[in-house]
Amino acid sequence: MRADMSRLVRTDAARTKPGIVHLGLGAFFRAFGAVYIEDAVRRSGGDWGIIGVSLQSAGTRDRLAPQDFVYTVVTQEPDGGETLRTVEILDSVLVAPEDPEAVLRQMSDPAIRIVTLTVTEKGYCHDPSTGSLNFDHPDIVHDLENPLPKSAPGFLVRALQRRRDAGLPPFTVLTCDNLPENGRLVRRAVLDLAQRLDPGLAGWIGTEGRFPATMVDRITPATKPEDIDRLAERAGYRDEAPVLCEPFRQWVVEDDFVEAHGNDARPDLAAAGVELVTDVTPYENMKLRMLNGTHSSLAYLGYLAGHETIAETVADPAFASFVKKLWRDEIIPSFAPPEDVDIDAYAGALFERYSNPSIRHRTWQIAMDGSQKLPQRILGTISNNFDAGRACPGLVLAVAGWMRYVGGVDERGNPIDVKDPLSEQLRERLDAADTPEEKVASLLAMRDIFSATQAARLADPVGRAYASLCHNGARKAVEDLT
Ligand code: CS2
Repeated sequence: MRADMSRLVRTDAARTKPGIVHLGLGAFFRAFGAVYIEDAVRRSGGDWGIIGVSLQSAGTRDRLAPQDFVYTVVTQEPDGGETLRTVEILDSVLVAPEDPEAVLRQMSDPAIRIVTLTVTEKGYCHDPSTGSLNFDHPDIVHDLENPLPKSAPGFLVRALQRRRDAGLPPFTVLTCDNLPENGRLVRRAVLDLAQRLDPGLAGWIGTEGRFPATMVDRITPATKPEDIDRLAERAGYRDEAPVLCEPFRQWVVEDDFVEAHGNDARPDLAAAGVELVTDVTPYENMKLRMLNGTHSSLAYLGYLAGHETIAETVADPAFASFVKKLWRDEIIPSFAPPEDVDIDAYAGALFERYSNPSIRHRTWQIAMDGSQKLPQRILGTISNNFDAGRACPGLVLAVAGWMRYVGGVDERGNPIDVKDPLSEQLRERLDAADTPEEKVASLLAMRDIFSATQAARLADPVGRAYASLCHNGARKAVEDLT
């Protein structure tokens, strides 16, 4: 760092007054929701500043606080060009474990009308195969016994309780995580928890609360130290917390916000390019299956084949044919796309997005938390194919790839740093089984990931695919398929 290099500074002295609390302040929301909300405020005004909350660590707050919570969004073009934009809509950041009371105070402030969330799949503390709240989750056990919560559902419920007690309307809960029917899922988690704590509260939330579903899309690779240095060179200021992303973005939101807030129920999202619809489900299905389903497939198999990023993976002709085959033969036939979308063009555009060489999106990053991602990204698609009597060898190979990956040793015998809330259990099961068939059977028996029907139908095909990965390696297995 050059000693004379200036820090990033806020230009908006008045700063937008807060109207939103955001739970789970990662790079994705800063490159996505915050940008849309800032655009909406620029075009149509409104007090929609954002108070960010980190539910785990203080890192983001510590990097942002010295620059007054202003940061740069770096959009990376395929030709290597970069567009810089500074975002000032973030008002401040709280770190929940340091001061959960401060978080609840903010969430129950009358000025707050929306709580947005990007807490990742595992942050809802639900059982991925059924969608109901997991009452054995340690954070939920904690939140049932303590008024100062740890989990996202816990913060939502306790803050809504304070608002009801104070005679205030609830806030709208706007989830921005890649989960099917994400609005319904978070509503269920909140109601399940509230029901145990205070059934009257559950009734009030059930009637007054609003949980619109959303489809969110922007590829946002993790920021690396060299990105920070490169930006400093280019911009002439030092930003310790920039976020990188692709040019593409799409946000589809169900227009169902808490009515009691009247005209102040939400920012003018349409002015910022958000698509407001009555039913997000077809968009969500399309995005989760077409994008996230192939992302995860490429991540496990690409990683095993030695590819570091998605762009590198799809630059390998075997994987390029593989992903196109997945879309054409296994994913597109499995669901009904939104009426206004040309699904082949959508697949073509996805391939272009994956191929953007400026986006260094690591296969390892996407491979994280597979136990929480597989059901909605891949397993539902496989079930629909099986129901229709269609084989889907590519997606089956992806499931087998995940099983190889969570075994923790790559094809060259090197350890894999497996990040997953169930990583220990997965590893133990694999280590305890002797043969490839037993390993596959032992993972398929995990009912929080696979339903009994899925497990029964997958045993043979995944067993064969797993054996082929062990014998031939991922690249050859992928090539053989296409
Ligand atoms: C990715 C997503 O990390 C992952 O699992 O599949 O974050 C993906 O980049 C976004 O959903 C794109 O919108």
